[in-house]
Amino acid sequence: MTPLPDDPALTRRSFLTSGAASVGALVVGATEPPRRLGAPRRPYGERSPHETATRYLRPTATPDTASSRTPLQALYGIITPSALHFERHQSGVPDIDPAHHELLLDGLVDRPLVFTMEDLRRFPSKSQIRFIECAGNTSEDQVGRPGIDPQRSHGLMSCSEWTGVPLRTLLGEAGVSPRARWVLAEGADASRHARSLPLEKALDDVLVAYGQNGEALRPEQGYPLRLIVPGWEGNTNIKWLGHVRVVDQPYMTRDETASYTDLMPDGKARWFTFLMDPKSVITRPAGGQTLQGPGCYEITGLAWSGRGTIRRVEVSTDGGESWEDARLTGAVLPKAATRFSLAWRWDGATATLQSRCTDDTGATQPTREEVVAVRGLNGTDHYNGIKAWYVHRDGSVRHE
Ligand SMILES: Nc1nc2c(c(=O)[nH]1)N[C@H]1C(S)=C(S)[C@@H](COP(=O)(O)O)O[C@H]1N2
Ligand SMILES: [Mo]
Repeated sequence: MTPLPDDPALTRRSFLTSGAASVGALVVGATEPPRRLGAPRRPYGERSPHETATRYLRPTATPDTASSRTPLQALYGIITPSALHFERHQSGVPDIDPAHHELLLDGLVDRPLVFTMEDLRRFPSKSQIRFIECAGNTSEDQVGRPGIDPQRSHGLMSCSEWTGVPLRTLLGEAGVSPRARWVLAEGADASRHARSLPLEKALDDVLVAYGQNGEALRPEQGYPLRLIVPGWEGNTNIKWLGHVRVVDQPYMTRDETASYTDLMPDGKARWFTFLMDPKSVITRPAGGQTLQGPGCYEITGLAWSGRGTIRRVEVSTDGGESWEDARLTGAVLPKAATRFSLAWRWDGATATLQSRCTDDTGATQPTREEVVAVRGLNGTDHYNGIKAWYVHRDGSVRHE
C-alpha cells in the first residue's frame, strides 16, 4: 500500500493527476451553463431528482414485521438523513395524532403522571447525536453469507441528532421508590413492543425524544415520541412510546426472551446483551462499486461503539498484513457514528480492504473467526466482526 501525504500536502493536483488522464479533457470541454430562470420556491424541500439513493426493502412475507436498510455507501459525514434512517417494526408504522398522544409514567413512583406532548416540550430539552443499530445488523456476515454492499451488510445502523427530555428528569418529577430497580417501556404500536431497562441506565443517558435532525421524529422512527437508549441494541429504543412503568425486576417480555438473547454453543442463552460492541465498515470503495482505473481514491467509512467514543480506525488494503491509521474526520462523539478517511493509491492489482476500530474503553473490533470461536453460529445478533471488500483487477469491488 502506498500511503499518501495527509491533508495539507494533498493538493487536488497531486491527487488527481496521477490517475485521471481525463481531467484535462473535462476542463477543456466545460461550457458555460445556459442562463434559464430556476424553479420557484417550495414549502417543504426535496432532494435533487438526480439523487436516487433509497432504503433497501428486502422482500418479506409480512411487510408489517419488516426492516429497511440505510444506503450507507451514499452518505457523507455522520448524520443519516431522516428519510434514509433504517426502520424496523414488529407491527407496522402506527399513525398517531400528537394532540391525543400521552405518556403514562407509573409503577413504583410517588406520583403517577401523564404527560401530553405539550407537557413534555415544557421541560428543558437536550439534543445529542447518537447511532441506533439493530442487534441483527451484519448477521449475514456472521453466518458466512456476507452482505454484498454496505447497505445490505451494515444498513441496520443509522445516526441522527435526537432532541427530547432526559428520562431522568421525568422520573425525578414522579419520584422513584427505593424499591425500584428496572423500568418497563412500552410502545403504542399494535404489538405493544416492550423492553425492560435497568433503572441505572434509565437515570443515566436515556432520552425521551420528539425531535430528529431538527424536526419532529419521522413516523417510521416513532412519531411523536420514542426512547433513545444510547449505545444499546436498537430493540430497546422503544418507538411510539406510551408507557413507562417503574418496576422491581425485568419483565421478561417477548423481545428479551424469545428474541434478542444470544444462544451460545453450549445451548445456553445470554440474556440482556444490551451493549453494541465496536464495529466499522468501509463504505467507499465497497461492494457494488467500481474503481475507474489505477490511481488515487479516498477510502472512507463509518465506525461506532455502544461502549463509548471511537479513538482509532485502522485500514488494511492487503488482507490484514499491514494496517494504517485512518483520519477521524468531523465530529468524534460518544455512541455516535464516526467518519474515517484514508487516501489510497490503487496500483491496479487485487486488493482486500478492511477496517478495524478501537474505542476509548480499549475494545477493538475482532475478526469473524474470533467472534465465532467464542459465540459459535447459533445466535446471529450482536455480531461485530471485521468486514472485507475485495477489489478485482477490472476495478469491480465485491463482497467475495
Ligand atoms: N414500539 C416499537 N419500538 C421499536 C420497535 C417496534 O417494532 N415497535 N422495533 C425496535 C427495533 S428491533 C429496532 S432495531 C429499533 C429501530 O429503530 P428505527 O426504526 O427508528 O431505526 O426500534 C425498536 N423499537
Ligand atoms: Mo432490531
